[in-house]
Amino acid sequence: MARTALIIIDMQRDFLEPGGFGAALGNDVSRLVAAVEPCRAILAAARAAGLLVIHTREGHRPDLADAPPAKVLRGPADKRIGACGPMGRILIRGEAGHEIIPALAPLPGEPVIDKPGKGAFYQTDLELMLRNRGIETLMVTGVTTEVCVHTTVREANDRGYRCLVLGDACASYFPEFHEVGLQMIAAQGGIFGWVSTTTEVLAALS
Ligand code: TIU
Repeated sequence: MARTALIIIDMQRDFLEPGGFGAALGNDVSRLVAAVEPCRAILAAARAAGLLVIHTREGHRPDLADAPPAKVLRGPADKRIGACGPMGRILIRGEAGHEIIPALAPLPGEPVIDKPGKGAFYQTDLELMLRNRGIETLMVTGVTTEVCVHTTVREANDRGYRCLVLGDACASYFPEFHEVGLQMIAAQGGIFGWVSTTTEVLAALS
């Protein structure tokens, strides 16, 4: 367990709360709320077991210098990254919507990775941090299953990390994508990793 870390992907107000970026795009954010309690439970257990806990947030600098135009220039102008939404500028660091939801707020000392992409390894110091701590296995939770969770697991797999995805602690705006996303991870003998449940992992940690 000393070589295992919990990584909680993008449980941000912009994705989970009404009035955020996810909702502005027309998504049913209530689907993501299902992952909050499982994330809270595994977070508490990981802290109690002394595991390294890492939080990630997707977002950009206020001047958008780290936001590729191809990512920004999508959809209507009032719903783009950097536009003003009800919880501040959409996906901009420092804005209310960019914060992690209060139920899963990081504790002092828990690394928060601010990432400009979908994957948590791209243009971040995550890999260096994991290597310095001797981490070999990642327990992965968060949102959304087929976007930032999947991208991070694929990046981690190529870098040699074992990934255990806690299916009930992940969620998607699209239930079918969630289901098939989990199947894609575990297919072919674990092509990208393995899939478990919070209940099973809590039992193993206790
Ligand atoms: N964190 C994450 O998954 N970012 C997204 O943009 N996800 C969507 O599903 N849109």
